[in-house]
Amino acid sequence: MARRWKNTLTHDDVTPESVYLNRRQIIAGMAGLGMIGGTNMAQASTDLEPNSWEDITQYNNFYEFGTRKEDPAANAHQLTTSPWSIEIDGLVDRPGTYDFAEIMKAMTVEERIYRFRCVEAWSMVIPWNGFELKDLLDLAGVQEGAKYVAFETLLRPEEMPGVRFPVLDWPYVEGLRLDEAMHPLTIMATGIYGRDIPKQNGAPMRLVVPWKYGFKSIKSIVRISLVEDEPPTSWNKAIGQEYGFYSNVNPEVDHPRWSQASERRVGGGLFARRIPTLMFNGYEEEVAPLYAGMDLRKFY
Ligand SMILES: Nc1nc2c(c(=O)[nH]1)N[C@H]1C(S)=C(S)[C@@H](COP(=O)(O)O)O[C@H]1N2
Ligand SMILES: [Mo]
Repeated sequence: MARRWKNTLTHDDVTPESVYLNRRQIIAGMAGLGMIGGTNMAQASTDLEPNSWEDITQYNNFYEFGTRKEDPAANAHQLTTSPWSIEIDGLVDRPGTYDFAEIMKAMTVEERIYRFRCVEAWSMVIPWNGFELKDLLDLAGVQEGAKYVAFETLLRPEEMPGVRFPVLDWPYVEGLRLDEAMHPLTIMATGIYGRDIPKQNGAPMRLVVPWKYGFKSIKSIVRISLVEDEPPTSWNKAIGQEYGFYSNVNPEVDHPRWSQASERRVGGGLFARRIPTLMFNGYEEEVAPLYAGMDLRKFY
């Protein structure tokens, strides 16, 4: 409880990184005084240097705003994110429309620095703010019989220039097995560097599943359904031989068109180089038990 902190910093006159570094020094000081615990955070976070605000917000995938990496930053300002509500339905005790502002009041926002690995073999390290997906699912009350969680992105053509093109079958949909969704590493991100999450990154709320390829982290969510059967996912529907339901980061299972054994950290400048990709993106200790006994070549 005490390890958590609210996302309240809004200094416009300093860079997000400097606000953030300052914030981290304060937190480090508190930890030194024994004011915060941090078992969960220590487990989740990484000591790797986070990418810059620029890298994280200017190099994106959000096909509703175009397929080029710079399109989301150029076009996502058109998206209206307030008011925002999400429908939680299916096998839950309290189905209904949940207002985003109300959800935020009920949730405890914390910071997690996660590795992020896109299937295209680039990666970043991102300081997210958000809450555990489990806390939101508990709010709705998951019923016995629910085995999967299905997610859906907003589809609003007048604000999303990219959906004119049938690159994907809109709306963007994704899914997780219930135990993956309830895992403490799975979060709903609502901020980056202590600021509200930018629209190109999936405002006001997007999923982050750090041991899976980036496309599982569905943005700007408007619907969450608890279901019995494995739900369809956008990339699997589009190119099923290349994108499976699980999509766990796995250096031993290559994408049919390229190796997944190494990755390029975005923004490294002079130090940019390919680095070996880690099993489950470095979260093997935490998540390998979820897949015990499964053939990860078959369930890719
Ligand atoms: N709705 C929606 N969610 C999406 C995507 C998308 O096109 N639409 N792209 C996915 C892919 S392929 C990646 S790599 C990540 C990129 O997240 P980022 O831009 O915040 O780095 O978002 C994922 N979530
Ligand atoms: Mo991706």
